[in-house]
Amino acid sequence: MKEQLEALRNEALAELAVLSDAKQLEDFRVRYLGKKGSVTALLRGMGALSAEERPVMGQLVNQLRQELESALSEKNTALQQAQQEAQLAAEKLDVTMPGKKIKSGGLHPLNVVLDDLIDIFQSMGFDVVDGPEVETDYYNFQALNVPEDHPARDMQDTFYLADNLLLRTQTSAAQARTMEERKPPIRIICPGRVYRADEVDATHSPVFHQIEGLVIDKGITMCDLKGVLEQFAQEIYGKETKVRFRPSFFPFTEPSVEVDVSCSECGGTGCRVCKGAGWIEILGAGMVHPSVLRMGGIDPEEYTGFAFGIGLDRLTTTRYKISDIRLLFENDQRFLEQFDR
Ligand code: 2NL
Repeated sequence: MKEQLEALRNEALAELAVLSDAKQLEDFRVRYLGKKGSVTALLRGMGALSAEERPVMGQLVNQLRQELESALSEKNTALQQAQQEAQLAAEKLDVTMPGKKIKSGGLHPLNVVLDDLIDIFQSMGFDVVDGPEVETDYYNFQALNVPEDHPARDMQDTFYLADNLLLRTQTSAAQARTMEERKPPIRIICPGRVYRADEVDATHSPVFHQIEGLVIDKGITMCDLKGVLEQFAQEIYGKETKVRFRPSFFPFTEPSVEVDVSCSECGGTGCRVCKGAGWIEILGAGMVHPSVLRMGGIDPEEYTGFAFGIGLDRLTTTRYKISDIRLLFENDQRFLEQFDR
């Protein structure tokens, strides 16, 4: 029986040495040390031994049992350690490796400038309003006092979609709607796309962008217009910028003005940028025509207002020294990437 025991020990230890996972270890435990295991079977077989032999053998079997149990437990610990080491090695992160740059989009230059303008006007209490790009003849022309025979109404200048439906030629259409919807005081800006059937060249595109402003309240005068535009010009071009009004004409304002700012390049002495004039035209404006107020449901005897229209595209091309307006609409990545921020 001693030889049997010795053979079992050798077999078990040899087997244990090559086991490689937790499931195999559990199988091993059941096979040798479980209720029906080989070591347990040895203990059972001791009934056949003499009274002198029994305690001696019992001790040997128990010794074997303890030996196998501690070998199993050691193996188990070793396996777990090996497994953890393998996992750590697999998950190792080299923090000294160079990072992979993630390509992210940026703002279109028009939106960079637009965001600046919105910030400036919002800080002066203006709301941002938008409206449909497909407009009716009424809101685009009639409500703005543009007469039937005005050249802007010609098919050559305006994209008509149907008899009374067109692509808006100015964002004033959205302002005409706002006059009907709100009561004064009104202080809004309307940025957006507008359309004209222009010949395309470096400074003309059939789709371009405007930001128009409208202020209506009791006692609004040309001084308010000048104050707001001066503040705007100084925030865009710098504190020392001056503003100058020249008489002009628009059907929807009376009086109407064209507004120049002192050239930010030369400070007004004349240079290449301002073509020697010292001034650069940036927008058109005026006091809202009484007929326009009346059509918007506002009594011109009680209220007055001013309005202005800024061309966003030209503001953007001059700020970034972009030579051709068409670049703003082609979405060439090589162009757009230069404005990522
Ligand atoms: C320009 C001129 C202008 C307006 C737009 C306006 C709007 C309403 C009433 C009266 Cl609802 N006027 N808008 C007024 C004057 C000039 O735009 O040259 N824009 C680029």
